[in-house]
Formats: sequence, structure tokens, C-alpha cells
Amino acid sequence: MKKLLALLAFVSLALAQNKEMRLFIWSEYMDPAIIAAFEKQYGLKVRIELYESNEDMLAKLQAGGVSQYDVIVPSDFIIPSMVQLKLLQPLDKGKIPNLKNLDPKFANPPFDPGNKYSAAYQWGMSGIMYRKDKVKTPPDSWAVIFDPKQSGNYVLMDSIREMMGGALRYLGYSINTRDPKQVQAAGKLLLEAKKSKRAVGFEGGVGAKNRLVAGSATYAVVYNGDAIKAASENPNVAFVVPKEGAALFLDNMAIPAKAPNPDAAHKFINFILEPKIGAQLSNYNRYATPNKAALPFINKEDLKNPAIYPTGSVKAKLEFVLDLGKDARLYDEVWTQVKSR
Ligand code: N2P
Repeated sequence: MKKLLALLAFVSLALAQNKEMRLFIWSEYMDPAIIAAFEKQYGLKVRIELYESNEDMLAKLQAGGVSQYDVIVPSDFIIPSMVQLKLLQPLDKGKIPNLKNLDPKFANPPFDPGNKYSAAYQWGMSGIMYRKDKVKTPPDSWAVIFDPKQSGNYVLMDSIREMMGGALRYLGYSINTRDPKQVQAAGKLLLEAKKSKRAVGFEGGVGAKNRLVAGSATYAVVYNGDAIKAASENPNVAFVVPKEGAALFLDNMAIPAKAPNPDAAHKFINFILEPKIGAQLSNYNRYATPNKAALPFINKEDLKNPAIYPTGSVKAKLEFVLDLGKDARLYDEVWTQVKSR
């Protein structure tokens, strides 16, 4: 009898799991109406857990998350290490016909040739958010953070490559430099910025945005979409792409190697790649869509906004964060020093 009960419990758990899709995603990156529509269409219940950086996500996956989540949303540069660590499973492309909707610019990316493990979700950039009610002139440079002669409190971003990227661009270097001297110089600048009386701490992109909106800082290093969405709700805040340039990201949907419900994961990825769903996502998030078939449904004013779809001289200064292989260690070492001192 006991055995039978245990078996029943096991079977009902397995059945319940098949009705669930577990999404592990950056905070404030999903329209709840899209989740509701997906649940209704497929009779699945979506459970969501949130993270604030690629480093957070990777640590969770390595600590057992690899068998707990069905869909995750890693950025470009982290995908090759995740593949190497065997944390991802190849996509079954027969189950994702909507992959054809991706703009060729965002399909077959260098960090995942042939979209073997990932499909583009949204893209964007980091930059500076500021309080219009606390500055005399709108900022246009990383100097408001890295020049000690400037004034105004700031929140730094707790994410290695974006924050180091800002310091590197301010110094005139590439976000993807492999030159130890340049990485160390950026680390030194960042350490000084952290130690400054003007610094109010490190936060994830959303946390930094929230502290700025709450009025605890004049400037914050944030992601564009979060800031642009907040600015549409609060006239006192705005976002700027610093003139020196900043980090671009392409975030992607992927399936952990031991996902409990890969079938639901493929359905979800295909759903997000629907033209109208892709547009709904970007219109809600205020991040750019990598889905070409979604473009006709994107809000016109967002398509014209260079802080969402950069063009010309702005675009020329932005750099995609690349996987640096072994040289990523240079960044990790410098970052650890910045955070621990
Ligand atoms: C949305 C998170 C932005 C994604 N809050 C940064 N890769």
C-alpha cells in the first residue's frame, strides 16, 4: 500500500510538472499579458523566477538550476561558456518554425553559430539614467560618474561587462579589449568611482533604475528599456547613451540541459517569436526586437527613438559584448578587486 501511494504521488507530480513551464528571466522583462495568453493557448502554467545579471543566472544554473528551469534568457557573451559547461541543450528547430521570423542580423550569431542553442529575445544597451529635476544640464558623458570633479550621487551597475564597459569606453578603449593594462586602468577608475562619496552602491539594472526613480541618486547606470519605460511614467527621469559609447547586448532564449519540460520550452520560444507577440513584448519592455516580422507592429515612436534603435553616430559608438574565452579572467579578477576593496 505504501509503495502504491508513493508511486501515485510520483506520477501525479510528474503529470503536474508536464503542465508547467518554468521561466528564469531578468526582472521586468516580460509582459504578464503574454504569459496569460501562452497559458491559455497551451493549457500550461508558467512559473517565473527572476535574476538581475548573467553572473547571477549562471551561478543559479550551476547550483542545480540546470534541472529546474525550462527557459532561460542569457546574453550573448555568456552562451559559449554555458555550452562548454554543458548547461544548455540543443534546440529542436523543427519545433520552432518561427525562427524564420528573426532578422538575419540577429540569427546565426557569432556566439552561437546556426542558433544551435539559442534564439534571440530582445536587444538593447546600457547607459546613464538621470534625474532631470536634479541636474542643470542633461549629461552626455560617463564623466558624470568617472570624473571626480563632477557632482551628484550615482548608482553603479552590478554586472561586470556593462560596468567595466562604461569605464573602458570613458578611457577610449574597447569594451572587448584583451589588453591587461587597459582592463586594469578601467578597474582602477571603477574602484575610485566606488570609493567616492558620491557613490550610493551597486545594484542590478532594475534596482539601479528603482533607486533613481525613488530619488536616492542623480545618476544611475542602467539598461535603456528599463529607463525609457520609467521615463514614460515619471517626467523627472530620462536616459542618455553616453557620447563615448556603451555596451550592446543581445539576450536569447535557451533551454537548460536538464529542463523538466523541454516540450513546453520549445512551445514558449516559438510563441515569443510570433510577429505580434514579439511586437507586444517590445512595446511593453521598450527594448528593441530582433524579430523582423514583428517590426510592422512596433510602436512608431519607439522605432524612431535612437535610444532604442540607435542609428548613425550613436550606433557607431556601441559595441556588442563578446565572449573573451580565457581572457574573461582579466575582467573577473579586476572586478573582484573592485567589489572587495
Ligand atoms: C530587463 C533586463 C535587461 C536585460 N529588466 C539586460 N540584458
